[in-house]
Amino acid sequence: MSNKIQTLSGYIYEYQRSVQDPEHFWSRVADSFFWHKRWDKVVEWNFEEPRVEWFKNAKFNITENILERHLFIMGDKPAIIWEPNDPDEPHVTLTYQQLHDEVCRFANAMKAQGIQKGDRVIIYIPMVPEAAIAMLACARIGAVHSVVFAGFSANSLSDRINDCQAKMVITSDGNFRGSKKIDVKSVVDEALETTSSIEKVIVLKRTGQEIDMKDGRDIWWHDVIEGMSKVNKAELMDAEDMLFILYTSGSTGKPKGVVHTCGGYMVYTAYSFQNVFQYNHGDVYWCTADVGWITGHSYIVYGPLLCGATTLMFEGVPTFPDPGRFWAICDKHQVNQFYTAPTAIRALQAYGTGPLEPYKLNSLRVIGSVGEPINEEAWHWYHDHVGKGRCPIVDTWWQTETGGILISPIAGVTPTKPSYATLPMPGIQPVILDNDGKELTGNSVEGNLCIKYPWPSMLRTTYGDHERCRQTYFSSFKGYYFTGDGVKRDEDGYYRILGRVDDVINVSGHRMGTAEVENAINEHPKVIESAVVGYPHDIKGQGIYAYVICDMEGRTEENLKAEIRETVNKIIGPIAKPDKIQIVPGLPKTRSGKIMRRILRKIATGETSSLGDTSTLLNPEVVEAIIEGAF
Ligand code: 6R9
Repeated sequence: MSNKIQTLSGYIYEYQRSVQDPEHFWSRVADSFFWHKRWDKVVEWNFEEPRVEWFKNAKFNITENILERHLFIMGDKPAIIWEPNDPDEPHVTLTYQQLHDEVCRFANAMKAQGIQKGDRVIIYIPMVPEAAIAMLACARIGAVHSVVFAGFSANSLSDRINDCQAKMVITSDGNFRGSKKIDVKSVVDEALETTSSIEKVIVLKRTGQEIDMKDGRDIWWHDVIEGMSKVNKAELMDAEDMLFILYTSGSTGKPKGVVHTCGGYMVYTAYSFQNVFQYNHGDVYWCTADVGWITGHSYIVYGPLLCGATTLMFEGVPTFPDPGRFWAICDKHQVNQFYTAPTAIRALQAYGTGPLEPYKLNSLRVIGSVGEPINEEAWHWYHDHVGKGRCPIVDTWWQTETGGILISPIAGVTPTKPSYATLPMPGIQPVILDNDGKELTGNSVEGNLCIKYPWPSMLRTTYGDHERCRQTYFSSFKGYYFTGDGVKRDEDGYYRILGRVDDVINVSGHRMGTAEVENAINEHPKVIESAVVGYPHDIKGQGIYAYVICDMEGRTEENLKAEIRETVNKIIGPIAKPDKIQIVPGLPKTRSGKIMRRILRKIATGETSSLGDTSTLLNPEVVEAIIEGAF
């Protein structure tokens, strides 16, 4: 692709052009892809309904742009390098040609199992190359994939299957994660007890553990591809056809199916990948995210592969077999761009610099951060000890809903500032609004982060519930997309993300709705009511603090807390387990019955001297009791 920004003045020029004439700007970027038929109109939109359409009536297939487009000159180039959990197990490299063949074989296999364009397919699989193969095979035949993080519980999985009425699940027998072997297939079996739409389950053999295979429903991956052709004619897709659904937490309990479409997502993920990370031909790029999150979709699979990059996938965890594993992998594969989350950086920082010492890390050129605000201390540690003071940090701000990175330095081009996401990407028009919706212009302002013009990879709807999409993102501030984040624009016009302003907690970069966790806690038969807030946590960024009203009969406090944690583990998964549980006599409520989370947040952070006005409470006395119990 030839849309690479290389200088600061080049960035400024591109940015200005993108704002002055977005249609011309994006059509020029889109021209570097392979389309069977060009679009009639670059963008049509209004944020009231909302309706957003990019490259309408263009016909193409995203996998032809990943596979066929690169085969001619780069067929032998590694597309995916897979590093297994156990460092003694050999790594696997798939060239673009091999990836093409595997995707086509699996696409043919899915078709043979009855999957057609538009069908929804759940991918519940660990970090193995087959995860990417399955995603691309769906895209190849026009099926809509929905990847569910393989750490989620049976209950979360069945909710997602039911919401999108999926026809197929692609999974594995188990998963290696650090020193543990984790059941995967048995979770699927349990989930399928409460769903009725799934016709077939394809199971990859990874751990070789004993599992049940249900006759007529479950088929092994290796059996299903047996004899399948490596030739597959890609389904012709409209730019606005659905590519995938990815579920994410919002401020209500029910997970939202964020919908992304084929054309705009392709153009934006490739454009942002190439520019933010300054990928050069021959580089090895590594993003440590899981494919179950948007970061894995856009910046392990689609963005890099659309650019013909070599993308590394890692099955394991940063601390296995020791806390030097990330650095061992960087040296082993001569990684040039490394992209991880602040929570991983802080966890490794806690081990000191000892684990880094055996490694050179001299191949690294760019290091990135995503998922949550990176605190200054972690930023400096990352910069000094991992980047050795010579690699620019790209602190990339974006969301499941934005599909790609919206605010970030362009590596080596944008001067960085610790804990600042810096400046918007070309095509992105951020604005800061106060709580009354008034735009705060100029610098040195702080408020709600909104975007005032569409960009190609933005969400189109929430699956099966367009009104929810409107309500959540387009109703708080009329005419704008509301991100749910607070932001500051400093005296240099640089953006610093301050965190969520809604009821979403960011635990280790994983979004969790407070209502989602509360609903899970409330499932425990002894729980009467609960309220959940986030509080600062040294490693996770935010921890989960749960205030719970319980019927204590026949239980000790310790037993009850352990049971509540287990309930949440079962309903959502281990990432949602509360870090702290406080049994309380009541919850502070307004006269209209709303829980005053503001007060609970202050108590959780120990800021009890600045609780603010409690006079509007129905039950101010309960606040005292909670404070006493907290310490
Ligand atoms: C990509 C991803 C989105 C929320 C987002 C914000 C937080 C992400 C950030 C960041 C500060 C960054 N967030 N990147 N906060 N600096 N560089 O993480 O998507 O899982 O949907 O989370 O994460 O609060 O609104 P998602």
